[in-house]
Amino acid sequence: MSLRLITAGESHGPGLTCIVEGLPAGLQLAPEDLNGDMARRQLGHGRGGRMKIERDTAEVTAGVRHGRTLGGPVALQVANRDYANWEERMSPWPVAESVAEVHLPRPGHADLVGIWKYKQSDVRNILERASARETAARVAGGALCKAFLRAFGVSVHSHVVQIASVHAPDSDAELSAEDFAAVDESPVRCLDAEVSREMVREIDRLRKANESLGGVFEVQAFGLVPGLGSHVSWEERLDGRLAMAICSIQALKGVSIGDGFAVAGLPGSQAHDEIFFSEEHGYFRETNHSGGLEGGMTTGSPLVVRGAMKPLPTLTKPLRSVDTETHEPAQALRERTDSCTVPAAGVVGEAMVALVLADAYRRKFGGDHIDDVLQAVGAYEERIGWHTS
Ligand code: EPS
Repeated sequence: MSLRLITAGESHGPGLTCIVEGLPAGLQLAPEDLNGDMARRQLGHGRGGRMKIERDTAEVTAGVRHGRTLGGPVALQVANRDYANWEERMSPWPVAESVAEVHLPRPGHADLVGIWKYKQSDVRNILERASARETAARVAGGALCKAFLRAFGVSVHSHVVQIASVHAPDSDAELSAEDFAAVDESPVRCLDAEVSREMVREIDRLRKANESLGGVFEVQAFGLVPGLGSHVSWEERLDGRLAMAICSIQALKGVSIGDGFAVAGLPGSQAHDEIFFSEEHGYFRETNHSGGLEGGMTTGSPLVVRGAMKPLPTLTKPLRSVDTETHEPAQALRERTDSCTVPAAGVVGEAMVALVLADAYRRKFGGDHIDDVLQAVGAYEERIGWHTS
């Protein structure tokens, strides 16, 4: 039993589709479950003109009846409102007018390698699918995974910890789910009010200089049962599955778990989470250097995963490139673009982490109806004496 998410759609085509296969029957869903996250993904200081056009919502076209899943694939449709401005250029069928091709690949995008690999002369045939617009469909599907996880008391959150050179201070105190309650009120989804203001200033400063900005977001998941994932084979290790899910997000170049790269510099005695036991709490840890994963399995401590995003490769002052028809030096394609999407990428990160975790619950506990899954989780928690406080 596993969970699969597949998307289809081009950035300026008629719309996006997401299919999630493998959810149990009987899972309760409400439209707000989907559309809340869709709206959160559209926010963030540094977005461009496109977000003024779109009002993303997901329409359920299969797999749900009267607010409950049926056990079959769930299909979600997200319309591209901008398609109205692209109908000729992106028509699925031939059009009478001639449509100009794009021959100016952007460094850092899929453009150049994509036209070689897929035998295309028009870069648009690559960039439309490579665009991060596709993440709207992932977030719709991720919201279903979050609803499934909520049935076990699991919640998934994110915040931005760096934009360009502005860092949020590293705090020794562990966060709890409640600490994320107001994170979307920050225009950059950062938990520190002063740093948020600094990040906004940095975006404005660099945007005026025709620059784009990258950064780092952190996803945390609370309420996980220990033992999701497995040490027994490399494909089952949850660290690897999470790393793939995070690095599959457009423009993501790095991922870290727990103390991440910093742990490499620590002496062994300071790098691990010592084990304690009390009658009241059962086994517990006082630290979480591991980010909630040991031996490729969840420990029951909060899961902590970071993703590092490169500055977006579409620049208002384009980089040097080559015209693929003439082979003459030329400036890369200049298109309407965002200057910073790290806040949105955090919401996408939540969706991808939720997908990996929901899949891990399906693999470990099976079950055709949500009640079967809840029963299996309860029996397992009882066997290992897991205290969910
Ligand atoms: C994107 C370019 C921009 C972004 C887009 C991703 O779109 P456009 O070319 O229409 O201005 O706004 O992101 C979204 C549309 C979205 O929903 O996140 C790119 O090239 O990756």
